[in-house]
Amino acid sequence: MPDRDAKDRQLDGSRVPSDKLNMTTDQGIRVDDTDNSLRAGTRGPTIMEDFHFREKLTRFDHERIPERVVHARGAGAYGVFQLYEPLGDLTSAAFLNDTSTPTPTFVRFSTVAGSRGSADTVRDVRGFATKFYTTQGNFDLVGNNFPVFFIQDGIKFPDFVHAVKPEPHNEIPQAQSAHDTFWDFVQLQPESLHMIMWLMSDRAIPRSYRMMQGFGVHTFRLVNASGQGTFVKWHWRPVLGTYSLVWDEVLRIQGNDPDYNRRDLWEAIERGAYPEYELCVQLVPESREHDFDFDLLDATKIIPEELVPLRPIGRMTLNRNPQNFFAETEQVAFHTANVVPGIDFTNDPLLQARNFSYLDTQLLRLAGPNFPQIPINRPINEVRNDQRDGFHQHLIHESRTSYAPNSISGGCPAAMDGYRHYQEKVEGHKIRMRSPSFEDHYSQATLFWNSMSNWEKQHIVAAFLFELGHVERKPIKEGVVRHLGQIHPDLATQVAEGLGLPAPAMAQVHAGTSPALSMTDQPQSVATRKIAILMADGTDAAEVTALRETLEGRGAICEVIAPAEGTVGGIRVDRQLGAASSVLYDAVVAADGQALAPLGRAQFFVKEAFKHGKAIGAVGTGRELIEAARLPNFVGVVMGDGIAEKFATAVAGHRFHERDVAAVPA
Ligand code: HDD
Repeated sequence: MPDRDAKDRQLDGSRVPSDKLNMTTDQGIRVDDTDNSLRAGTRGPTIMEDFHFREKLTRFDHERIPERVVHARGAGAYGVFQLYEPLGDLTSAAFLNDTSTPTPTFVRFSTVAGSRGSADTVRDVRGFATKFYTTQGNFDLVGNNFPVFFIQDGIKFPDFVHAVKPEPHNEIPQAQSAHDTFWDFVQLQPESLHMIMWLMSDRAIPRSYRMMQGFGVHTFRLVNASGQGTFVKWHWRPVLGTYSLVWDEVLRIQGNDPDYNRRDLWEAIERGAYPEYELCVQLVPESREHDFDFDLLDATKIIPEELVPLRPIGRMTLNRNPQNFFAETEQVAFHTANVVPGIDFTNDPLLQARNFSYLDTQLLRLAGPNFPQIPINRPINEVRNDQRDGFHQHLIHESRTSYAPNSISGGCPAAMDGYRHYQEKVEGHKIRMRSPSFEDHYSQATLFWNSMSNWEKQHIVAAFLFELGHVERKPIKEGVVRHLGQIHPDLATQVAEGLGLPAPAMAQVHAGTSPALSMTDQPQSVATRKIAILMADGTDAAEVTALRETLEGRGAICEVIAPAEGTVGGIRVDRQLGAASSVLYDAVVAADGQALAPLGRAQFFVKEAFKHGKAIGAVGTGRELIEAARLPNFVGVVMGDGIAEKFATAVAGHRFHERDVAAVPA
């Protein structure tokens, strides 16, 4: 159990222990029977005076609150943020100057488009929202796992969300972008194209919340004690590296385990394999604001890391699961305008709109203005102001005054030494117009494409073909393909060909790459990787035990799968073959061939893992199962006794994307 931080201790006051007390009503009256309603005679009508019956049903009827209009499906965790070194030259924020006490955090990861009950592994952006409970109040970093966004101006947010959500006439499809209204929006709103490149890449199907980056997206501002500002972009970098699933696998995980990412986060924390992320900043002095060929205020643009390198400033460790999903993960309320002294906004029109929208939506979702009093939302420092009353007021304000200035309460609470807004000079005409510096919608989409490795490019093309293959209206497909012609001829030609459309007019493409955008070069480790070991009665247990020791010794999780539950060779079976699927594992070891080779399900298990690029191992008679699976090649297949080291290296590499799987029917 990690050390208890200030937020954890504060929550004690709200926790209801699961002790063995007797049942009461909400009014504290002891209940003597909760299984039979009060009735007139054993076969007679229910009697209204049964207050327990009425209260129980009423409370049940009112259990649901509106789900978030976007990011409805999420999973949360508590953590701590440890700063590496004081940043006083950049910001006066206390938590960015104090290396002695870690700052408590709560993170909520989410998908965007789907409803609360939708599957985790859909093609979508992932939310990465962090609440820092600092000594100066809450700072919320409400980010995503992509560094850019679909639109430049928040006034387009309702249009974008309406387009991606299920279509209004039949509420189909759920949690998918593969439909007409979404792509209609894209073809008419080319500012979305850079984000679309990210969405069509494997970044949109992360292997785990523990293995994805986070971005604040907008350019924010740090302000030091002398009032000097510096532009900042926030980045979270996962210590385990950034890894993704593959599309075919995703489709199968949705049925096998719709809670795949949520479960993965929960189980990792329960096991003590705490997810870690480094917080990095890209810093741009105000004097360099106009030095780039894009606008820092345009949220559809990145600052390539090659232009402005990332500076790591601290590390967040997620070390505690919530105790009650509704109370904590559902009721947490993030807001981009929750900033502390030393952190400020810029005039990014998307950010400005968000600064309105989040408070507004919480007022509805959490039923009134007192939601900051909900335990998960409370800052750890004292809250003192003249705001009063409203639905669900939980505090008893003793003061006889609720106005300022006052003399009766000695002028308290007094407004002093607080948050000071950055004194940016602004002037201009009131106009509804984008800056010309926001006009280029293609260059960074091209930069993204140029920076991908071959397999990443193939996956992007395949994603466009899947998505547009679900679009019914030909003019919409044509419209999208026309834009792709402005991004790169290779991309446009392949997508047009697959859709049976003529190649569009091609633009002169811009040169340039940003290697940091590719997922090819990641830290490699077997830690927390899930490995299926296929066994049966008669398997050589000694060989399996040796392999397991090496893998588990490095933090991997091995699960034994066999035709029946119980034990095989003295080893406990974790899952029966009929209830297991290769898509829930990172790698597979065939440890038996005699009983398993004739089984179609076992062959499929291996073949499917192969199709998805996973490392495959074989020990003992497992080779016979590999042969029965009739793999077209042996790239990433490690066979023979004593394979532990070689196999561990293969698993740590995540996937063999170079493996030719075109002919594998799985
Ligand atoms: Fe948003 C939720 C991230 C643009 C309006 N957003 C929400 C959440 C995340 C983001 C992570 C879920 C928070 C949670 O877990 O409770 N949103 C982003 C990012 C954006 C972005 C990174 C672009 C850079 N959002 C955006 C715009 C608007 C909104 C432009 C409106 C003008 N977002 C909302 C919202 C939500 C929300 C409607 C729904 C539930 C909530 O706020 O609490 O207000």
